Amino acid sequence: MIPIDDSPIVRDGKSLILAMDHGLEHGPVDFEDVPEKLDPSTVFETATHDAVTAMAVQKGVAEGYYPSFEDDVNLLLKLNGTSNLWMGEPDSPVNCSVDYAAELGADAVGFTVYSGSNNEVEMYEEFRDAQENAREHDLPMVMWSYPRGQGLKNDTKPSTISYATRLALEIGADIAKVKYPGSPEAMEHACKAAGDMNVVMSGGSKTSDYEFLSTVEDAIDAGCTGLAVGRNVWQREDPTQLLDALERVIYEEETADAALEA
Ligand code: FBP
Repeated sequence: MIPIDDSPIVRDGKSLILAMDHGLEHGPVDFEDVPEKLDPSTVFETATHDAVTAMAVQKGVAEGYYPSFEDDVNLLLKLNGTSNLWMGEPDSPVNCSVDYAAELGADAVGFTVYSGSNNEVEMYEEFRDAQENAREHDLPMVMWSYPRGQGLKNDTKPSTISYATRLALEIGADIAKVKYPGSPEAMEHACKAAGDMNVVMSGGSKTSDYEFLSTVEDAIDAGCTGLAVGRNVWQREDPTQLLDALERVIYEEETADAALEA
């Protein structure tokens, strides 16, 4: 872990990462209800909101669309990713080098690790190479820390999520992105397990404004330093309205009720 408070992807110690790598991870199905969002420019436009500290995308999308937004959006380049067509044990092939991410103008890099998968050994070795290379470029490493595999029946149980944050600290992440473990107490323990490393909550599938903001409020109260979210923002008809509310909950530490009333 390196100090990242001065990184552009951190604002007042917090981060709101807008993720849009779903076209690879899930396929175009995630855009069915919002077909206009198939055009990556529309989501980059959303990421120009002040609340968003970085946009997480894959290499091809960065190559094609980031140049038009580089003055207004910070880039978090995902270095690996897998399609939903893969039927084997969880794995996430590396498709971009840190050097190339830096060339594309990345402010940070992102890497998925499925601890517990039969592919853990190779994934840890690939993470090591990326993490050490990221240090050479002074790029924070955001780890999608997702324990997953045939031995893990429930990937959001409290002990799994606190293991996910702790192992991210141990292997050199700067921010761990983890799923919500179901209660504020469990999230608090997961944040404590990470020591001084930043922990952000993963968004998940779309829920109501209130439900989503309340979970974010709980996560911030529990010690999370923000959010890495995709569908809950860009699948909405008016993402800006939700980002206004998220700005209040994350940076001003207001309640979900207060943020929605504003
Ligand atoms: P969401 O907020 O839409 O869940 O996006 C966060 C994210 O980590 C994306 O970066 C990624 O595409 C997706 O979730 C992967 O989720 P899963 O592996 O659970 O299908």
